[in-house]
Formats: sequence, C-alpha cells, structure tokens
Amino acid sequence: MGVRIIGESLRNIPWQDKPGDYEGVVWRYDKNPLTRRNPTRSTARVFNSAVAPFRGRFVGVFRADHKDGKARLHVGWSDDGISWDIEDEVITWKDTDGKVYQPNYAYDPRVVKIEDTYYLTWCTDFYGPSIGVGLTKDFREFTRLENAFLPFNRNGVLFPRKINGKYVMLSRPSDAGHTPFGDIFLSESPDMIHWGRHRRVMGRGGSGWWQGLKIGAGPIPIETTEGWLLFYHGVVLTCNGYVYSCGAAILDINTPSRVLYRCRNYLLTPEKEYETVGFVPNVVFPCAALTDSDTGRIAIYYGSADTYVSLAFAKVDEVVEYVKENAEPFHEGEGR
Ligand code: BMA
Repeated sequence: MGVRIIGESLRNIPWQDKPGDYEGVVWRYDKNPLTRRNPTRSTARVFNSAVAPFRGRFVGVFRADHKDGKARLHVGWSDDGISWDIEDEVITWKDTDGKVYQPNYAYDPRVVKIEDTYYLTWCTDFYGPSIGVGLTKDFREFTRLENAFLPFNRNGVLFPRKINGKYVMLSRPSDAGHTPFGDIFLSESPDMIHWGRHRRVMGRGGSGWWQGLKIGAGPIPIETTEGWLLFYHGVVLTCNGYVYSCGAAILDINTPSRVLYRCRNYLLTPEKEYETVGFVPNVVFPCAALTDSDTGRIAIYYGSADTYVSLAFAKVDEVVEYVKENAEPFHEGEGR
C-alpha cells in the first residue's frame, strides 16, 4: 500500500489527469487562470486565496486587492471549485463581544476546518503586518479572535487538528516591508489565543537557490501516512526582483517542528504567462489545497503574478516519493 492521505473523502474534488508527456509531480489546470482582472466592482485582482469544501460545494476566502490598492478579504462560492462567484462585499468581522472589528488591511488568507469550526488566518495590520485569527461556522458571520503574534509576521498556517492536545500554527516572522529574509517557525496554543513553545521548523536556503531568500508555509498541512505534507513557497532574489516558487516538505506527525524530508528542487515555478506577467511578475504562491483521501488526489490553489487565482494538481504518493528521493542532504528542525 502506498502513501495515503489521512482525512475525509472529497468525491467532487476538481481534477484533471496529468498530461502524458509531463515530467513533474505538480501539473497545472489547462484552463488556468480561474479568475480574471476586475472580478467584482470594488476589486482589481484576486489571488493568494483559500478554499474549502462546504456543504457539498466550495467556499473561498479571497485576497481581493481593491481599486484603492489595499488588500481585503471577500467570500466566494463555487459548485465545482473552478468557476467562482465572488461577493463584492468585504468580510465583516465582529469581536467576541459582537463589536465590529475590521482589519485595516488583510491579505494571504488560509482557511481550515478544525472539528466543526472554520478558522481563518491572514496577514493583518497590527502596527505592521502580523497574523490575524478568526472563525466562522457559516461564512456569513465572522468572529475575530486575538491576533496570534507580535508584529511582524506573515504566512500564519494552522494544522487541521490539535497535535498533542494543542492547536499548532506555522508562521514566518518578518520585518515591516517585503522581508529580505525568513524562516518557518511553529507555535502551540491551548485555546487559539495564547501562543508559545515556539520552535524553528526550517530555514531559507538549503542547496536550492530558488528558496535562498525566504520561505513561507502555503496550504494547510496535509496529514499522510508518512507525516505532514507541507507545500510552501520559496523566494529567490534576482537582479530583477523576487521570484516565488512552490516546494514541499514532510514533517513528523507528532513533532511537526521536525523536518523529515525537504525537496531540493521546486515543484512549480513561474513559467506560464499568467505567472510571469501581471501586477507582480514571477509569482507562484500556493495558499490552499483540497484533498480526497479515497484517491490521494490533491488540488492546489495558488496565486499567480499577484493577479489571478490558479489551480494545479498532484497525487499524494507521487509528491511524497519525489520529495523523499530529491530531498536536501541534511535534516533540519532539531534546534530551537
Ligand atoms: C505575499 C504578499 C504579497 C506579495 C506576495 C507574492 O506574501 O506579501 O503582497 O506580493 O507575497 O505573492
């Protein structure tokens, strides 16, 4: 028996078989991108967005950059995970006392279902970027919790279940700007409010130059029989700016700050015009993944060129095997 996803089945996961002549383990949807410019009246572009299965359909939390240039979060709906109906209204947050509590800006959301609640994390304004946290049960009413971390931080990504009785979140401490450095850390919480027991998971670099500048967790980690499969983005600084690619690592199931394997080569890098040309050229930024435990299928949603939402596919056994066979020749994550 090969590698299996531990999780729910998802019969209607969006899917396309790998083209026969394709060599990689992550392949693109042939009708990418899924979204267009000016997708709603208020919005110039949606990208770096999250999706989840919801009551037989799909729900999305979209990073929507408005025509004033600021990033905000919008809900969207889809029957097939491909064609999206994005609401024009911004998500309204209320605090636990029911008072409206809107972020000044909000970007790069992640969505995860833990037990019967959907949690959202995003990059929020907390005297500079940090990690906002909130929850919803119906994607109509949203309750904002405490910000998880001190500024500055980005790419807060929750695990889909408690580990050793604690909520666990990956994040990437950063600076106030476009962060010319960055490693992935992990923190635990008993209550989704107080975060501690911080551990370093893995650093930028390794032998691959594509991840030499900074790295950040992508979709919610996928539980498999070999460990947590983590897709992440890696960034290189070229003479012309940053280039964002997608890689993967496998983390220990009970101690997820321990990296078992980490790929040396990227799995997806900007190649198509919708990835190389746009508001920010040369960006492939994975933010969400749907999985089907029956078939091992994975559908990865990624932002392309800060202009579109795009879709790619993978099979869990192929990705895990590839990461193991093409792993960095060293292990990380032992240190604090
Ligand atoms: C994210 C955000 C974006 C940026 C992007 C590349 O972390 O900071 O604003 O352009 O990386 O998609």
